[in-house]
Amino acid sequence: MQTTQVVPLGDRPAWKALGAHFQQIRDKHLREFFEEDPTRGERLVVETGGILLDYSKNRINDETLKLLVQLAAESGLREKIEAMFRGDKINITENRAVLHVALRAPKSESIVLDGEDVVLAVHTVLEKMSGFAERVRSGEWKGYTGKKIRNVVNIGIGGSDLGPVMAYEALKHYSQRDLNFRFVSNVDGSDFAEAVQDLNADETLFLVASKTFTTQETMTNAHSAREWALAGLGGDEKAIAKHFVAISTNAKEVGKFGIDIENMFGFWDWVGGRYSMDSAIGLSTMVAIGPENFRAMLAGFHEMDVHFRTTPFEKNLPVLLGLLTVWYTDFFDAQTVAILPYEQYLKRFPAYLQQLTMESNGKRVTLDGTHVTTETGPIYWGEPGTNGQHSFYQLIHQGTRLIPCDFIGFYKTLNPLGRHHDMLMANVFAQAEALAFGKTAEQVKAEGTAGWLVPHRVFEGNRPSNTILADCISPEVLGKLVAMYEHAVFTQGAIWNIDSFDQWGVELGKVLATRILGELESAAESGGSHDSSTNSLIRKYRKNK
Ligand code: G6Q
Repeated sequence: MQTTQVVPLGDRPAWKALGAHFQQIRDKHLREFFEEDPTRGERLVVETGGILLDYSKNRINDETLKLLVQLAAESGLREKIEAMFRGDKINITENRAVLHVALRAPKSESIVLDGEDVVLAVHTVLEKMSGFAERVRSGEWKGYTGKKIRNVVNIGIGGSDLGPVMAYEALKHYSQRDLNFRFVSNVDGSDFAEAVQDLNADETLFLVASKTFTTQETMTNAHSAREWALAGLGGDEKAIAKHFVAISTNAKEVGKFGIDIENMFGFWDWVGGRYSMDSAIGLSTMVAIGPENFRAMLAGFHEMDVHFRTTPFEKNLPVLLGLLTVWYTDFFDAQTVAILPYEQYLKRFPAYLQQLTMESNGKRVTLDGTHVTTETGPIYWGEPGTNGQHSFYQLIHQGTRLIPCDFIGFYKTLNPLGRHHDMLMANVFAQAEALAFGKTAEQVKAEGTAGWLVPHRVFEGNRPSNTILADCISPEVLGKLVAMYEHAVFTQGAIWNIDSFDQWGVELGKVLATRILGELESAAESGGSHDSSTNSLIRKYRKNK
């Protein structure tokens, strides 16, 4: 077990200093911060590879930043970053390396893990994926009856679904439009039924994406897909090879399913599910946008990796993002972070980040197994703007909770249409401004508002946000944005000294349902081996199903 030894969080000098410092500035208003330093909006900004982070509308001053950066150093962040990039087995509870950074390392680099150059292995799979993607895109890959493939259905769940769906939606503009893409994840049969209801089996290709190839939902959907395809193709088992490919680390199970190993795209146990959209799990993305665009996305990821690894913490975009989250979570008791992309193509980005952040840092023990002494991973949530403005923003503006927000906007749109983009971006800037500065009772009165109405129309302000800007949504920019959040999550995990790369809570869910399924399906009435509530619910279901 190789881990960086650090002193407990509460004993780190910077942590103690932050506690005292928090008492001094906890009530200070962003209005005052900006009045004291008119250059703040230009100073508290970092930019790398065209991604700009304006973090000036946060409840911090130079002292806060100094202490947060010191905390990162005292938490061994630098050493932990190196350990990850080197391939140390930092996922200690699964005894695994954490090398998603190798998935986007250029061919010229080499990372040796257990005697194997994993970068070489990555590029071998990328080549195989590219050849396959080209054949499907060009129409060279034919279905069993000789027809071109028109529909690509990705079957996967969790990390084998959320990244592919998010990336497909984000990069739809770059996709080959004569191919239809569908994503099936839920074991609820309606998901599969709706995904294929208007498709013909002879033009449909299934990508079965599962690291383990044993996940109940995915295997159930894959078997239903197999039956559906065989029914539509005359029942010849040989048809399977033309209509199913697998993305997995488990060749044995893939073979058992009947998929030709030639049509399997591999990855490795050092790629966590939620960190896998840039591995073979991204095959649907590559078929959609083409190998060249996929490589541009990988280059974007890599550029952010290099920035994270080499830039001093005070100028390091993911480190700053991560530290600010620790600041609000542990000192201001903020429970959530809102992700607010002002870009319709990023409509699945908040859902994607929910898994990345909450599965990674939803942990309550440190690496040495002792209970943490602070709150850890906050709840991430969000919706694209401006839609969210017409629903939940009310609570962010005038509710009782502190909700730090990440606004994500772009200088350019891929679909210029009259004044739409200026209007969209005016809303980003206006929301961040209103949240920070609010509207005082004096301002409300000066507008002629009746006295009794004034409290209702006052906005306290002092609600923090980051504004993240980039040129326009593109494969490269998407890679940078995802890597930025991956490394912000890493930074938080390093401060809390937790294992951000296991997911025992998810594993539990995989086991629990199996036992009850037997009771739901068996002919004999269950003896009632559960608590009275579960027993009674099972009885009700059996009676009414
Ligand atoms: C991700 C999680 C989880 C996983 C799914 C699917 O980090 O481990 O979301 O991706 O449970 O697992 P398989 O890819 O093995 O089917």
